Amino acid sequence: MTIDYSERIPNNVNLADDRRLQRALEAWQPGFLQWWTEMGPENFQGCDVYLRTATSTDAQGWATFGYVKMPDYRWGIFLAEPEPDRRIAFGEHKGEPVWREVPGQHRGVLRRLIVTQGDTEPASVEQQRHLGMTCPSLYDLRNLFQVNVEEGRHLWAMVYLLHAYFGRDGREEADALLRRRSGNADHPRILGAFNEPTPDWLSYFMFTHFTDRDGKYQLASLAESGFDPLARTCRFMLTEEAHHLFVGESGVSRVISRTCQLMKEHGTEVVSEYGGIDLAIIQKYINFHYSVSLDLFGSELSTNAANYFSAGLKGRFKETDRDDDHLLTRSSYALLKPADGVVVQSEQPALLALNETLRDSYIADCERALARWNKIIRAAAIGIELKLPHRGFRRSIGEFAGVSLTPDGQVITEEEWQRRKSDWLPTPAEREFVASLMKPVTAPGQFAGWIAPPVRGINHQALDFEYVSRLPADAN
Ligand code: BYC
Repeated sequence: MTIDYSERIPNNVNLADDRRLQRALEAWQPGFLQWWTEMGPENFQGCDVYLRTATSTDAQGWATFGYVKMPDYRWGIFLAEPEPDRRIAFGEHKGEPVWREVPGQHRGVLRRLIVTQGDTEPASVEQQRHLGMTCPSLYDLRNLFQVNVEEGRHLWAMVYLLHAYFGRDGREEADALLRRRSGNADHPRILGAFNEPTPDWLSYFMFTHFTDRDGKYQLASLAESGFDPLARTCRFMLTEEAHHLFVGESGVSRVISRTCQLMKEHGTEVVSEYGGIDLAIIQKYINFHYSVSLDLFGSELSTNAANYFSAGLKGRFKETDRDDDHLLTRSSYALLKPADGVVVQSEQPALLALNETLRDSYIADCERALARWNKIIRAAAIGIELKLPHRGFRRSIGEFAGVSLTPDGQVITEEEWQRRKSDWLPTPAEREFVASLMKPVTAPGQFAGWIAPPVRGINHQALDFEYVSRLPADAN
């Protein structure tokens, strides 16, 4: 399905046929652009950025590349193709045709899910807005901006649903999405991780690896929804999301590669004096970002999650590939939780444990990526292994909240936690050190000394391609 770019809001939802909706969205558009100007990438709005723009929603060849000034990016509304005769795959309505309209009894819950999802998108742009000034290369700068404009488009995706299906309440929620601000004491973003700063590029790569990956799993669960417009929106968002995850995983890989190279060259684990980031610091950043991202899945036992599932609103990861009754009313789940100073297994109704089931899928994915990072270290014949901390480490939401655990899952006292936490999490001095490495590198083909160049460029371009041009004078 190709996208009509002659319209003010590019779309593949026949917006021109619904004048009321079109007018409502056109009235929201200036507020969005104002938000982008105020809260989008600082200092780079006048640059030409080599960006991809969606031109169709086919899985193959859906994007074109070209220089765009970010405020001129064509944010639009793109839904994946409808599946003929699609049926609800789980819960009480299993087997019924999917809904093309919001089922009245689930209106509030559905709106809330859409708002929570929508809120994360502008939040991440706000969190990353200062990073451009310290980019390690033009290649990375371009990738940052690609992620940012697409998060802006993901906001459009949710705002479209709010406007098209939730009447006045939806319009109010869409306005509120532009009013909240990441980290603002009075109007914070909804979920915890989206109020944390992203102060440096190592944090950014960790964020796009671990936190965007939560996005992948949440979007995949919503892509199973019985509310078909939500499912189709999320399916197309996942196509874009794949690049964001690539930016995160390959970014961390390149930092690790460079560190290993410096370790070999200088015969030491402490490469910080040679302008690299020690594996020990990378491990601490992993511990931090992984644990914050685990919290995003919500409590292990959640009646909200059970209700979303039974109502057919939010499924499991790859719901239709699963070989069970898709009702879960008689299944159980072996939940890990702290009790009397140890972590125990406890049988719980599977329906209540759906957040944990999704977290399991996420953890398995993170383990696979970690194995790829460790392969780089092994290939350099270095005997250090990076690890993911225990799922209960430094959690603020759910069964482990308020319980102190070591990264390998031993329950410890609060006192011991206070004494040892600097062994496991980045210290202010380490964060300062990482910040001190963040000097901009903007000559085409050049890369900062703490990160290896990527294996290849974007869209078959060379590494010394000018991915961003007309830089502001103070960025050189
Ligand atoms: N922080 O039953 P519970 C992405 C609240 S990322 C603060 O445990 P539930 C992206 C919860 O709202 C993906 N509050 O949780 C990534 C509830 O509040 P109420 C975003 C939290 O409802 C990078 C209470 O605690 N998408 O796309 O089962 C860049 C108890 O709730 C947190 C979604 O999240 C937290 N971490 O599940 C850009 C999908 N966790 O009712 C983008 C939509 C829980 O007491 N959201 N609470 O006021 C959902 O599916 C669910 O809302 C959650 C929570 C999975 C988040």
